[in-house]
Amino acid sequence: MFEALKSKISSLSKIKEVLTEGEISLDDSSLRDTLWEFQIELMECDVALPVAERISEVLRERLIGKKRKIGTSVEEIVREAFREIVDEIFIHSLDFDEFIEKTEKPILLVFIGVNGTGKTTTIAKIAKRLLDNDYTPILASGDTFRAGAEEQLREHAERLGIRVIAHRYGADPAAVIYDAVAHARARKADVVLADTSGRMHTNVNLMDQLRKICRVNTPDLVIFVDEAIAGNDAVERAMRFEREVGIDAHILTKVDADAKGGTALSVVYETKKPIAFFGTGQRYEDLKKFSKDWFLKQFLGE
Ligand SMILES: Nc1nc2c(ncn2[C@@H]2O[C@H](COP(=O)(O)OP(=O)(O)OP(=O)(O)O)[C@@H](O)[C@H]2O)c(=O)[nH]1
Ligand SMILES: [Mg+2]
Repeated sequence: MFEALKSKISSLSKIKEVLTEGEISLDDSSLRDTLWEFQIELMECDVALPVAERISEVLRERLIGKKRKIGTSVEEIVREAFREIVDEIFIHSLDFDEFIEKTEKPILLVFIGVNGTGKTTTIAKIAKRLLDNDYTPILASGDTFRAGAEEQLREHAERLGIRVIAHRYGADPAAVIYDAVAHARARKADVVLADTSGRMHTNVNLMDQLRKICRVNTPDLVIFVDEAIAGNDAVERAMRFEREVGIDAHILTKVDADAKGGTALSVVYETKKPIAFFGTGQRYEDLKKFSKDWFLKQFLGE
């Protein structure tokens, strides 16, 4: 996974090894060119400009600046710089399982995002994960807009053996979700997973509707679902949803579809909100809980 970024990172190690082996000193100008090229390569891997700049700054410090350790191989310096950056960015973290364990029940999780990013599929995956951990999830069919949305959710619920709360087509999603939470309270269910219809971040009315959902129901977490392959579009959309509705965490899906890796760094850097999970395929078990170590391993192969 994240092969593109991984190969860029290792190619930088090679460039610098040629430089040091040829005994060219790591003077400012040769380094500046190399780091500039690297920055462009990072951006080709969906790393947003400010993040690419920050990475290049940390590398520069480690290669010639105050953090330079004489005798350390260039490869190791590059790795250390990445570890530092990843630590810096993922200071915003969320342990989903711990959150579920410690939060008063019933817990309400609302899933939002643009069309087709994987919200409904991800809800089913999380429901399965909760069932496996002996919790009782129920689903709220808050996508009352797209034809077939409720059926899609019902199909998952039937497969998983859990309940769905739904109203008629076109109903107010805030009311559906309210109803689902009341139902969960009465039945002592643990977690309500609320689906919403996909919407463009530029659609004023539909963004209003999300604000209403949150105002009426005060979710424990608003989870923004987007694709790991969406690059800068994902960053822009995340910022917009964060500003207009408020989000608490990200889930990035379709990591298996040749995601380059940079989107994860960029969305967290820009929104300061953690990643809870990655979607890594279409099956229920294709849900990877985010961990910094796992993420680093994808790039550094450690
Ligand atoms: N390869 C891959 N496909 C995924 C992943 N997550 C979701 N999908 C697929 O993406 C497509 C859209 O998924 P949905 O869950 O319907 O997306 P949605 O966000 O609910 O879509 P709307 O309700 O129309 O906005 C489906 O074909 C899913 O199987 C993933 O992690 N990897
Ligand atoms: Mg959906």
